[in-house]
Amino acid sequence: MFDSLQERLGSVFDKLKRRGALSEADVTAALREVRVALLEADVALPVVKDFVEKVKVEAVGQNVLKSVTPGQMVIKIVNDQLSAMLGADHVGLNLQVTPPAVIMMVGLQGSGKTTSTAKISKRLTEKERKKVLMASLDVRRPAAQEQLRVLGEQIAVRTLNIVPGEQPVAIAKRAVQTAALEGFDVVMLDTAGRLAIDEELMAEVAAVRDAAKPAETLLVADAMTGQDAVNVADTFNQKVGLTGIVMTRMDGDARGGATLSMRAVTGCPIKLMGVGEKLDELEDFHPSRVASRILGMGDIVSLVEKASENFELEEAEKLAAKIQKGKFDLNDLGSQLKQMQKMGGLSSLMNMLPGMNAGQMKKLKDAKLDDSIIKRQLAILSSMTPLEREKPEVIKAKRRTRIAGGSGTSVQEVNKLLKQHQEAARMMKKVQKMGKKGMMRGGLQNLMPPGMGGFPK
Ligand SMILES: Nc1nc2c(ncn2[C@@H]2O[C@H](COP(=O)(O)OP(=O)(O)OP(=O)(O)O)[C@@H](O)[C@H]2O)c(=O)[nH]1
Ligand SMILES: [Mg+2]
Repeated sequence: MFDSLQERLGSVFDKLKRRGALSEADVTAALREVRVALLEADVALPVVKDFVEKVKVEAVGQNVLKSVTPGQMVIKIVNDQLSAMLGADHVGLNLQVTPPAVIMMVGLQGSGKTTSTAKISKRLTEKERKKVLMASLDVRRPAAQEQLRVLGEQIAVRTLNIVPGEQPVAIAKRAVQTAALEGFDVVMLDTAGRLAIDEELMAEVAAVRDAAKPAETLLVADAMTGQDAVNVADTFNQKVGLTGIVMTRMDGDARGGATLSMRAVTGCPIKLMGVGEKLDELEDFHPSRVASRILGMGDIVSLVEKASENFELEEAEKLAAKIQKGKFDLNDLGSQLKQMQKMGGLSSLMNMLPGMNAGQMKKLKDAKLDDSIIKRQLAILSSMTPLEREKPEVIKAKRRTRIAGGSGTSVQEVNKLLKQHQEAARMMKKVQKMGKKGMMRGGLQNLMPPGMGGFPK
């Protein structure tokens, strides 16, 4: 997410941080670089101007230059302004209407409407226990209705039966009627996309809106498409009225311009973001967390949330019990590594970790550090005997050579893993008194392979 912008801003801030005192000229120069970085990321010019101006005013107002850590202060101000630009607080879906609540999905062709329709439906069904009915109003693209039906089967969400030849407004009406009769809480309307905005499309969407009276009209926009996406959003908002935006393909290495300008230009909140093709790859859009990620400050809140979703309670309890006894052996390390693998591995966690500067990030990327490290470490662990895993202290030189051979790794890698385990065990003792969450956090940090840069402890 926002890789190149993150790198650019990171190097600007690394320079600032390294200096003790800052002159006004230093700050001005840094802001000039921030401005260029944002423009290169394809953020709309008026938005960039406004942003830089606000940061400047804040920096002067807060007496940054006289503070003890001026560099950090500037970064904090940029962070706050970035977050404000993205919308400050998270805005969720508003379904507080007499049911059924209708959610209409609109947007250009291929932006991810149908996928997002299924993702939102899955989430409302599973997390909020809503009864959801999905209907496809896409009568133009052959098989579009069939596509939604198949997705519905995958996620066990009902789709409105398909009546060949029926037109969008009629389908919308039938969907709402069916939902009202059969006690559905939510109706998802997936509309047809177009290559570019045209009057006919707008008229059709407006007619559906008038017939279905949606509680939410969500524009689905592809984060990879730059400023065009913002213009599209603006037009949709003026002609149809939007209540929110779903940014898709946030998993790609988009420059970020569309996402960053969206709120400022349209005034519409980004409510959700798609972070992959899979149907559970949908996240709430939290402006402050996204801002922190862009600035490489890490997104610990999301990380912990992700961890607690994936870290099975039973495993956590087993581990907690062991730690209570002051024990953390290599079996435990193995089970933590497996949990990490489940969470999407290192690459997906990377962006959320704080304390990495631009240089470290780049080095990691260049080194193509990927989840194969976890795989290799698990291979090392499985080449050990049960005794070795329980009592790592018995693993002397000879055994290390055997383990390296057995796992297809090197003695050096085995040594690293053992050292990592020692550090984790030491840390585990320290956090013994903290709650489960604290334990996990401490544990996770210690699981990072050695040489990946220091994480704050
Ligand atoms: N990587 C990634 N791919 C996505 C995401 N959302 C959707 N896609 C992919 O984008 C492609 C198009 O998605 P659709 O949901 O069919 O798009 P659409 O807007 O319904 O397209 P039309 O109905 O033809 O206008 C599919 O291959 C999806 O898997 C996302 O968040 N990340
Ligand atoms: Mg579609």
